Amino acid sequence: RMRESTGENFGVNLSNETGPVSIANAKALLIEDYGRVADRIGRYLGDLVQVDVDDVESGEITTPNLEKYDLFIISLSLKNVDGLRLCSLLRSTEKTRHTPILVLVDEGDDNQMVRAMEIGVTDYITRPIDSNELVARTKSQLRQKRYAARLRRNMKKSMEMAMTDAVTGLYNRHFLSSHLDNLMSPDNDKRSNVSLLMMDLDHFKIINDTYGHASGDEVLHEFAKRISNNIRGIDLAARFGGEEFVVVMNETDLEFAYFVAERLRRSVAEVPFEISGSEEPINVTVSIGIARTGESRQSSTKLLVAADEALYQAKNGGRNKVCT
Ligand code: GH3
Ligand code: MG
Ligand code: MG
Ligand code: MG
Repeated sequence: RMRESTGENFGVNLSNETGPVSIANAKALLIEDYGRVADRIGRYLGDLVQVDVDDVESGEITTPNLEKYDLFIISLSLKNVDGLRLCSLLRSTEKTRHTPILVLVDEGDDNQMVRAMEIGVTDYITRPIDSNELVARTKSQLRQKRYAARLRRNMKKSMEMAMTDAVTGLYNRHFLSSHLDNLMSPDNDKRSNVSLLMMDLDHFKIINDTYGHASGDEVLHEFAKRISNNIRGIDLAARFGGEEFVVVMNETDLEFAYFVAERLRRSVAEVPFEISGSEEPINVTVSIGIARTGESRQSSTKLLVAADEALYQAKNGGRNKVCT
């Protein structure tokens, strides 16, 4: 789950959806067992929305894929079924939880209308049905549904943007810090067995100077991909700074962390990077420092400092190296 938002974000449009919402191609499911009323409603709404009808003959809604509907219109005077029970079922089912429900209430039956509202029905129309009112309320429900869905999408995107790095698609430093703090909590009895890889691309300044900053960004993106390809789903990869990256490996001893780091180092050094801004593939190497929490480093800072010291050794030892 952790790596879902890593990887392929390069160049993706990250901006929120704005402007008026569209109610084009909307679908409504009408639950009505009186055929003539169903036909009439279908005609009233025909220009606005595709109306499917379920006459709940069997006593249940038998229409498949209820999640594809933007609106349910439900009669509360069905012969074999309690319409309110259907409403409450749709409200408590995950895939229809957010779909608006418009109920058709008998004239003068305020009690029915109040109970419907308590269940979470979003709007109602009193019989005899007025076509203008039906169209207006349907339009309003569809618009609100599409708008609420867009808010949820935008919110999700904002949350993703707040925790990821746009160039590489990896988690950002901010998210890394809170992840490490969570791991170092005294409540985590596995916190003495966390390994951390601190990585820094070698002579990255030369790559920038030779091929340009945009190519440098592409190298960073490709490097992020190679990290993702070499770690497990449970590991967390983050961009720590410019050309510095971190991998956090929970419940991992030094031996396995070293194995992963060495495999990653080789996968970088042995396969030159194909970059759109450069004819020839670019040779890239990385230096990696590893630290494990153990008994003495059970804080994010201590772990990061120890990994950074190991990285310094790798640099000093000639680069393209893994040190612990
Ligand atoms: P060393 O092997 O000692 O790490 O050498 P280095 O050249 O990699 O180290 P140095 O820290 O001197 O240079 C890092 C360079 O990374 C300098 C900076 O311009 C570049 N850089 C930092 N962030 C970005 C970025 O987001 N995109 C690109 N293209 N370059 C970046
Ligand atoms: Mg029938
Ligand atoms: Mg650096
Ligand atoms: Mg560097």
